[in-house]
Amino acid sequence: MSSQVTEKIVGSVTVYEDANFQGRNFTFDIISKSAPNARFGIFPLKIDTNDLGINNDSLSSLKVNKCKVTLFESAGFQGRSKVLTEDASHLEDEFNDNISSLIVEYTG
Ligand SMILES: [Ca+2]
Repeated sequence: MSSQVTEKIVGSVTVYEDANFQGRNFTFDIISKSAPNARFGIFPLKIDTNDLGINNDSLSSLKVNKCKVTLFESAGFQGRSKVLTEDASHLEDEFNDNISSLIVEYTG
């Protein structure tokens, strides 16, 4: 018998520069791996928007699939924050074009 590892996308978050899920974007897939006797964990992803190929202070919409996303107005997970657990087609004014870091957690 083979000991095949299976991978499955169990959740995802996509961030967009423009409202209504338009413009440059970046997707985080939450992948579970299973194998006989495997141990795995899903940890929060800590992300600086400068690392995404998306401009700092530019995010305007997000798609959220089985995740919790905490948005921060400053780098290093500082400043005012907002939690999303579902799609946001246009962030509120105080957070629109004002996000510098985020944390993604899988909720299942
Ligand atoms: Ca924008």
